[in-house]
Amino acid sequence: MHTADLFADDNTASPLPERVELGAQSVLLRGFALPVADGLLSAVASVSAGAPFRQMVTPGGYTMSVTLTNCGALGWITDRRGYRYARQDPLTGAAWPPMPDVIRDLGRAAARAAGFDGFDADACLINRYLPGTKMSLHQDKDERDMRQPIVSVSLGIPAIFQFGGLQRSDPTQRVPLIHGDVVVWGGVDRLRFHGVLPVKTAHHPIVGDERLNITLRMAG
Ligand code: MD3
Ligand code: FE
Repeated sequence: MHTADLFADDNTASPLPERVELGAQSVLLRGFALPVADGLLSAVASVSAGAPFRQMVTPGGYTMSVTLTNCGALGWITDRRGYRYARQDPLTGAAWPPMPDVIRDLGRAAARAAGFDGFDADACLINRYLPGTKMSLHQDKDERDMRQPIVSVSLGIPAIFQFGGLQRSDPTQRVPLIHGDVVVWGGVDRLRFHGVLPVKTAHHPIVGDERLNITLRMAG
């Protein structure tokens, strides 16, 4: 195929990933993860074999509805003492499983596609959403260098993502995210409030009746 065909109007045979600008420095790369989706699912299975999905408790004493695990040098955790990154899984005291290359490489490629060169994640949080599970509006501010973006990968059943502003009370936009979508959030959007509405019951032919979100960060 001629290169120009990739940019033709009728490119249904090999579509370029659609880019949706969500903010000045945030972009949704629709389907960006599809070519490696199976590899990502195997990677999640191998990570969760070593560090199982579990619920965690917020500093305020609420049990989060999502279950989560981590891979890479640092893992995001929460308990009554606070939110933080930790080198060890509190369940076992062991280091988190290493970050599979397929995850790390996808993060780098997505960040680059969004204009953030040199992204090399040291923290990978994997959230699992069963039907009814949600994530309340919050900011991500436990990372050391806020100049680094965050990359998030959606797999499985759809979810509606809420993207707000810098104040909790700011209006939110609702962004439907589906299997294979990747979002890169950075720069002026890095501290915007965000959340996930309760996930509706649905079935995904490969993943089953759940949503997985892989969030990549340079945390340390
Ligand atoms: C927007 N998880 O774990 S990351 C989280 O679907 C979290 O599980 C979401 O929010 C999920 O903290 C997806 C989406 C995200 C992450 C960081 C952001 C959106 C962001 C930072 C600024 C603005
Ligand atoms: Fe978040």
